[in-house]
Amino acid sequence: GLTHLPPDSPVRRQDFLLGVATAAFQIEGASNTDGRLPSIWDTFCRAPGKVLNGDNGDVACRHYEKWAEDVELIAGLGVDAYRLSVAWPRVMHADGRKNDKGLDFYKRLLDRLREKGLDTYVTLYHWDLPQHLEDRGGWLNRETSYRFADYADLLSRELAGRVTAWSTLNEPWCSAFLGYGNGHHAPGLSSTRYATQALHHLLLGHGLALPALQVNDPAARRGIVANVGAASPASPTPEDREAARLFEVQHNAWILDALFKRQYPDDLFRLWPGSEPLVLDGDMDVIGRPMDYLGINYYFRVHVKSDGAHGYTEVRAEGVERTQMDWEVHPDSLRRLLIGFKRDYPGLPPIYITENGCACDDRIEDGRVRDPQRLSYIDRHLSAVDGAMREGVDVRGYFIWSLMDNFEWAFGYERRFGIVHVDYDTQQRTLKDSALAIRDFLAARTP
Ligand code: PNW
Repeated sequence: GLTHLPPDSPVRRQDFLLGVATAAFQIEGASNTDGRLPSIWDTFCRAPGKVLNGDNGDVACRHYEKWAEDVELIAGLGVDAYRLSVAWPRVMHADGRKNDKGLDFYKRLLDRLREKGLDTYVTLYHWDLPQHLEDRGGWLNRETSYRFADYADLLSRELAGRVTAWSTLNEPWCSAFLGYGNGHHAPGLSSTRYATQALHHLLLGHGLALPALQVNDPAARRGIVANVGAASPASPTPEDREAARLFEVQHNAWILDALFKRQYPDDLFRLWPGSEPLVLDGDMDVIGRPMDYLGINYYFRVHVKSDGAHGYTEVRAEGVERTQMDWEVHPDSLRRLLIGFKRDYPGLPPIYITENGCACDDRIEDGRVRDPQRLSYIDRHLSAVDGAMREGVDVRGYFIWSLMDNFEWAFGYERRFGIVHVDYDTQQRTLKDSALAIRDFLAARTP
């Protein structure tokens, strides 16, 4: 069971939203069915050496076919909500016209989820940019921000009434830094100058999309999802403390200052000299448009030391718990970060933890999937959320990443984040022990 979470925690109440999350590219498969166009991840997967084992998203979890079974799975867990993303390349043709076959898939899916009483949290962009837009410069081209706003307009007109809450972007930091800054993700470019420009166009697209969502689907809430990082200094020296602060500027303030202070942090450009993006008059006001909620994704802490100049280097800490991703487990950092955001950003909207979870070495034993580390990880992070709420942070919900094992980006199918196991030979889904415990926990909540 969940033994860390205090018995009187608000997280145990039915009004605290608990859900599971996925993303289109990671589960759907059917990569050229019903007129779906190629995305930058289809291209990236085909470039040698970019994705572990040469894996790709062509089949994934076959969710495009098995969606009805998967809705039963979600409903059977007893969660309140499901967070999913729409594949932009499924719902729009290259000339901007809608693709009804792709749209119908999401209409059926959302209708069934709502019939089951589930709230629907829909992300517009979880990294699968249509390749034809990348061919025109992708997020380095300001035009892409306007194409994203067109997509948001079309999608919110088509899906109005079926969505509880929209999220424009998932983790723009990852899109910009991993995609354009270090090349670990699609489209695989590496320059900090590119990263800051891509991030600016991503956030501009976010801001441009907000009015369309409001007009087309006024009953739905609107937000964005930011991944946040935590750093501890490798030693207590002022230099290493400054390094840890800079890491958090680069991961958190870069995005959150833009959204909630309408400026990029000066420290970012001391860290990356000469990397200022081109910002036109009025852009920061578009980026800073108000939202109904902020989604936060949190996974791990790192240790850093000074690089001897104006930057930081990551160091590998010994004697700490790690996951299958080699990520350091540190729940209290989530509590600390949430309290810091409340302090640093007056007027911050309510927060949902839109992703948290862990990849583990699951043990399969006579039909059971044992994953004790995962349940413990979730339990301790829910306790950290409880701790932040006790300090006055307005957290309304928490989504487990992920519903089921899926395509883990550059790590392919080798890293498993699901609370449901997927056998990729048979496509059979099996509840792991963590899922069984969470199902029991959900059933025992207090009104
Ligand atoms: C997030 N990092 O990705 C994504 O939103 C999910 O699609 C993904 O499956 C999940 O977290 C687990 O990785 C991240 O290197 C990828 O800091 C990489 C990082 C953070 C988040």
